[in-house]
Formats: sequence, C-alpha cells, structure tokens
Amino acid sequence: MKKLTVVLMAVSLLTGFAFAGGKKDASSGKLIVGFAQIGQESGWRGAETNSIMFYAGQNLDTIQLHFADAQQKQENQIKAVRSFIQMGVDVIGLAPVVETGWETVLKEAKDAGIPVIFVDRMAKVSDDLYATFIGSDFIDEGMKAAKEMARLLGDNGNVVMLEGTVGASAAIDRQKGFLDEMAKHPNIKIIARQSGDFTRAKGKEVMESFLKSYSKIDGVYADNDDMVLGAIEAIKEAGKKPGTEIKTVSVDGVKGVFEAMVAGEANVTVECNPLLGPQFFDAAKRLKAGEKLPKWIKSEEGVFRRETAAKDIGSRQY
Ligand code: GZL
Repeated sequence: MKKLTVVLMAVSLLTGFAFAGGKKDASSGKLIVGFAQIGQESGWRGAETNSIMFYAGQNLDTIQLHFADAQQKQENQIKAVRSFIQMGVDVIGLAPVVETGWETVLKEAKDAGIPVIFVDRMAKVSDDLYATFIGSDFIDEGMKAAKEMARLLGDNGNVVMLEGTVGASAAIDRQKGFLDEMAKHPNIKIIARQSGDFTRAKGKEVMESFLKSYSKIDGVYADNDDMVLGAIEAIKEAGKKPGTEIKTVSVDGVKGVFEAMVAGEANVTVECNPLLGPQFFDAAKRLKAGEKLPKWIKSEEGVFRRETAAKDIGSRQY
C-alpha cells in the first residue's frame, strides 16, 4: 500500500474534473502522458488504475503521468482530454466509457498532433482518430461465457443476464458473443436482461427484481464479476443456493469471484486482463519515438472454474 501511496503522490491526480496541471516541461525529456480514466465502478477498474499508476510511479525518472478520474461521466473524460491537449502532452490514454460521442475531441487531439491510445474499451471512430486499442476480444469473452453456461446447465434451463454500462463496448460485445453462442443452444432460454452498470450494488438490485419475477432461474450471466457478486448476495437473501441451484458465469477474474468459487457460491469467471499499465506505457513510448503501432494490441486471457479455484486463487494479481 505504501508503494501505491508514493505513486499517488507522484502522479498529478485530477478527480471529478478540476485540472491542476500547467504546460508540460518539454525540457525534462520525459514521456508526458495524460490518462482519462472512467472511474472506480468495479474491482477490475481499480486494478487497471493501480497497474497504470504503479508503472508510472516505478519510472518517475522517465514518465510524467497526469491522471483524471471521470467518475463514469463522458463529459468529464472529454474535459480531461481537452486539458491534456492544452498541456501539450506527448500521448493521451483514454478508456472510453461509451462507444459514441468522441469524434470532436479526438479531431482536436489529432489537429494538435497528439496520438490517442484506447485502453480496455473501444470507441466508434475512424481509424485516423486513434493510434491503437489495447484490450480484450469482448465477443470472444462472451462466447466463452455462453459455452460455460451451456455446460453448467446441461444445455437446458432459464438464464437471466446482468448487463454492463449501456453503450459500453465491453458490454455490447460481450452480449453479442454470449447471445450468438446461446443461439446454438435452443433449450436454454434467456428469460430476462437488464443493465447493472458494471456495479455490485446495481447487480444485486436487478437480481432481486429477477428473483421476484421468475420462479425458475437456473443460471445468471453477468458482463462483469462485480455484478455477479451482487447477484450472489441477492440469491442467498432469497433463500436459494448460488453456485448450485443457480449457476453463475461472469467476466473479469477479480479476486472476489475466486473467493466465491472457493466458497462454492460461483461457478466460472472468464478472465479480462486489467493489468495494462506496462503495455500502455510501452505503446506510448513507441508512439513518441515515431513508431507505427498495430490498430489492436490484444490481451491474452483464460477461463477459470470453481473446480480449480482453490489452487488458482494464490496466483491472482487483482
Ligand atoms: C473491460 C472493462 C470493464 C470490466 C468491468 O475491459 O472495460 O469495465 O469488465 C469494468 O468490470 O467496469
């Protein structure tokens, strides 16, 4: 924790959105980066933020990081990108909270000659408005989740879906992958779908309403682990057994879902790697050096099940 405290002190933090930084000190020769983060909505997001700040804190002699927490508001992310442009940073990192609404500010960055890296989520813009996307194949994650759910249900049963933030690429593409694969399993019925905004609290609230509305729920799929952890609370409060009576499949691979699997209350998590700090700064350094990057730097990830969770949990980094 001490290391992280040092990092936080060393990184210019912008919360809410009031920007503190002045013009960059180009004479320092450092790589000067602005990162517009979504917020702190999930354990996964916190792990990603830690990865970025920790890497910057370990490289203070060569990296200057300006970090903005947009509190899940697109307008705050746009303000942060504009402030980074005004500062004249070398590279901008952005985790777009939703896919749309970015053209204007990204054209401003392009006109200022500042490359933009999309980190962990994509935006619907033309290829000339961003340098690369560092992140997962969300469609593949959704397909993996559906295959696991079909296996757990013996290819038959009723499933409810807890969906991520409306409009977010991670939510849209995971659902596409999940539903496309589920279409191959006609005896599995998707009986309800609703957004839990990637948060534990909202995931619990939505699952409570599903449990009141449907007498037979055999499985719950969630676009992230935090929502399924909320759903597990709701299932237990309704007097049912998560992990046995109602199977769970979710995405991220955070420590909390491994603890639930060890307790027998969750069944599967599809990993989505948040430890993107090293890849992000490597890409930023290469862009500053004038290198051209591939449009997608894909994260590699696995699938983790209840049966091996007690062995796996010791090596989890987030
Ligand atoms: C995935 C990331 C998602 C996580 C959620 O790359 O964008 O956002 O799956 C987080 O936990 O809120």
